[in-house]
Amino acid sequence: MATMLMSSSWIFALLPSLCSSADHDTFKDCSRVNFCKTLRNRSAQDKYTVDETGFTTDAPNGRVDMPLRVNDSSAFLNFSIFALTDNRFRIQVKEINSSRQELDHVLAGAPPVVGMHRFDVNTNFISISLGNNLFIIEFSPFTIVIFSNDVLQVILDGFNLEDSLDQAFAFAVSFPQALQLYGIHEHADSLTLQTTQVGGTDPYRLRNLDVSGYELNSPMALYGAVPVLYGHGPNGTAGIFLHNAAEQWVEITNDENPQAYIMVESGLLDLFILLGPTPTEVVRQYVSLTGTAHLPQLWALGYHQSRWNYDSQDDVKDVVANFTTYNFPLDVIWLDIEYTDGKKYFTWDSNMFSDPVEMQQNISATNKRLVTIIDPHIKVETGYSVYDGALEKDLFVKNADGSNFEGDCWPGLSSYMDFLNPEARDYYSSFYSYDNFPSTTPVLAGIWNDMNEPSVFDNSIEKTLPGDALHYGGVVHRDIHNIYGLLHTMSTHQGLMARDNGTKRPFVLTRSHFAGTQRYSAIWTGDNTADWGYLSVSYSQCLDANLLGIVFCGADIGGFANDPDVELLQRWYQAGVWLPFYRAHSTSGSMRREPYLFDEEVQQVIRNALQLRYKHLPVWYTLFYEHTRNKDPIIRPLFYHYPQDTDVYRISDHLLVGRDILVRAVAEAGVESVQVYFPGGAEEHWISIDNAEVYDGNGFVNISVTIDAIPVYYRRGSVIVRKETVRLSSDEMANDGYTLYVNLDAYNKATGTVYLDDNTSFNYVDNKEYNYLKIDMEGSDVTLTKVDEDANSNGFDFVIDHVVVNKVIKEPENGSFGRYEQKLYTKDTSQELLKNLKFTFDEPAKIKLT
Ligand code: MIG
Repeated sequence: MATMLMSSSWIFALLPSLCSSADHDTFKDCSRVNFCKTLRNRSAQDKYTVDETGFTTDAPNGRVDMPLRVNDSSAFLNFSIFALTDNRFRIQVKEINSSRQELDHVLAGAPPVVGMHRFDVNTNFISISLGNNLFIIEFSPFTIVIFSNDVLQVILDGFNLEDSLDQAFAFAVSFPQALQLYGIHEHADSLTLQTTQVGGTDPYRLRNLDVSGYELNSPMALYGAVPVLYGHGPNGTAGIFLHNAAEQWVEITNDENPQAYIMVESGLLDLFILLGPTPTEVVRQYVSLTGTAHLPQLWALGYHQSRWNYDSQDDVKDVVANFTTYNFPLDVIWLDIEYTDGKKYFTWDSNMFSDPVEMQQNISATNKRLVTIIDPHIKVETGYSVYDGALEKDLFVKNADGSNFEGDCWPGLSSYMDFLNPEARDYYSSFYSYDNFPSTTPVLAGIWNDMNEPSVFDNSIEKTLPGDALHYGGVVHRDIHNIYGLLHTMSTHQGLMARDNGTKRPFVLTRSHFAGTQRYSAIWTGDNTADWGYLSVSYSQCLDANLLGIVFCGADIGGFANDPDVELLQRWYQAGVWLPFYRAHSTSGSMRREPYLFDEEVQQVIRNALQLRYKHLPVWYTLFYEHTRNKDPIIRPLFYHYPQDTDVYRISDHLLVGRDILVRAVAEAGVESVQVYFPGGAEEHWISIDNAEVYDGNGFVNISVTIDAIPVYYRRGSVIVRKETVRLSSDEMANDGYTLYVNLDAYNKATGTVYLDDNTSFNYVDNKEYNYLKIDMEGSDVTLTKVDEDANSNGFDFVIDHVVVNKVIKEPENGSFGRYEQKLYTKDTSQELLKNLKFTFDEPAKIKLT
């Protein structure tokens, strides 16, 4: 009897930590959110008519306005349309005397308007032609249809601005050419959006919330919201961006006309329409509205080691020392909340971290860096200077009655900085200075902003600020909820800029995010779980973020909650190599899992993964630079480069790093082979980086795997630039030369790019101080050409130590793979050319391989 009692109580004690499941009592479904429930059941209505007599047109300056009414009532809405550059339109619908909150801080600048020179008014509709696009507004019912190149691409209808629901509104968008819909980050779901319907799956929700133990294949809201939706099919890609930061729910229908019905709690209906017509163009059209990420410092692309928590300065030093002893590269060690004095941010726990300066010196002695967490809630405590100052200057979010909001969080009772207030952003940012954040040095190289949905420990308000809380200027929280985290990171970014006098590119990692977050911060996917499905979904989540402009994305390697088995941990390290942000992290109470703690064979697998990451640092750095120029994602789903191939539309466990590296995560336990999809048709070839095999782009092939590696391929015709000698941090590799992996195509040609600069500053923007080269191989000649003639590349010599030429010697055919042969040219074996090669030239430089 006694034994039975004991064992059952054990089970109960263990249950909460063993299962990961979101709290459905706290986090509401649509039926418990009044505006969602009402609008969803009403579904798309066509109730408005354009009042043709009331136009005001300023078509040459890109704007047309028209009143909308219901039946014969007098007009009460105004519809505006703006024609923008690059195949884009913007529409706004609002009450004639609108009191709706217009969103600020999200767009990177004023969207450029173009004149509408072909604008025709007909009896039942008006039409606007712009380039190859024809934009038609039908009067009754009010509907918008858009053709691109004579193909119907987008239909907008079902507009419904509800008086009875305060400011709630809804509308529908369909993409008649699309086969799949993508976007509306962030959900732990497949890359393609799934059908939702009354009685079935809830609509996808966009409301930034702290959902610990989040579930897979779920439309529940997570930490971030990016209200961008793309419809893609073989006949084109189009998209929308709803510039609105209130709560949203999105019903998805996947029939012949894939459709989204978007329900919004408040704020302005301010919608950008992006007409592609390719995935590359639609992404660029969106990203030029909200901006690009600046280059990260090089170290941020290395490996990061985190845990909740490294408990003391000795613990930190010990972990760093073990990375060295066991020969694992590492760039950054992270400190979670326990380093602070009682969760008062910008302070240190004086017992466990009695000498933070010495600890930072120790970290930097082996060329590594530190990142610490700083959350947005401020402990209510007189004498805590951050609190006192904010109280005095009146910088906290308020209750509806005007008193300061106070809620429970890590420190106990807390108030929340009102980051909408520019003075609050300035004030908070000033605490990052070396003077105000005691015992910090430049070794504290970046900041982690967590809990910024914001999280409040009160289940009755879905663990966040109540909708009627008040911000600067009398703005109600509900109207801007989803940008709270964005504003937090703006302030942090500003603080790091000021701290280093603008000489260093800030590194910020944030959990809550919105459209435009890429300008300030990297993201990670929050509290995932040590389970295979979460390894898999990390590819979907970060691919989605990349399509929506937030390129610097990663997931906790190994899973945050629970303990991974060693197979899962190894597979996660291998998959994580190919996501832009590469950090291991784990929850408090989980088993320690630093890589040196495992058996030698396991260590070797993880070491190989880390080394593979460091060998490709030049690839990552070049792609991040190219993102600043062309707005392209760093990692890409297959359909991005193979938009015609309908078989790839739903694949999300593969990704392309740039254009030229194909990766297939192994997210299945105990497998000896996996299905790899090779895209591109018979002309495209994929060269294995682990053996001599070459595949043509004819679809799925069963590929054997061992625990040693996951399938990775270089595209034939590419030049991949690597650093072959891996050292213990990116700093230590900074002066090493490069190795070219030349993957000759059928005509003995290959091409690639490489980018070099000081790895740290904004001189690449301010003074064009960089070396950006195009590399062309033809026969045995390698030609290097400076892309921007006026760039100053002094000091950024491109030094080639080795050239590895991969040449196909047996073409793949009849469904069987081919083979390639590898030839290595080194400084020692290969004459004049490779001896001391430095390319800073103004003339294209040539080298001949013999
Ligand atoms: O509610 O700071 O997602 O990475 O370790 C937990 C402690 C608060 C949540 C973050 C997680 C971090 C943890 N934080």
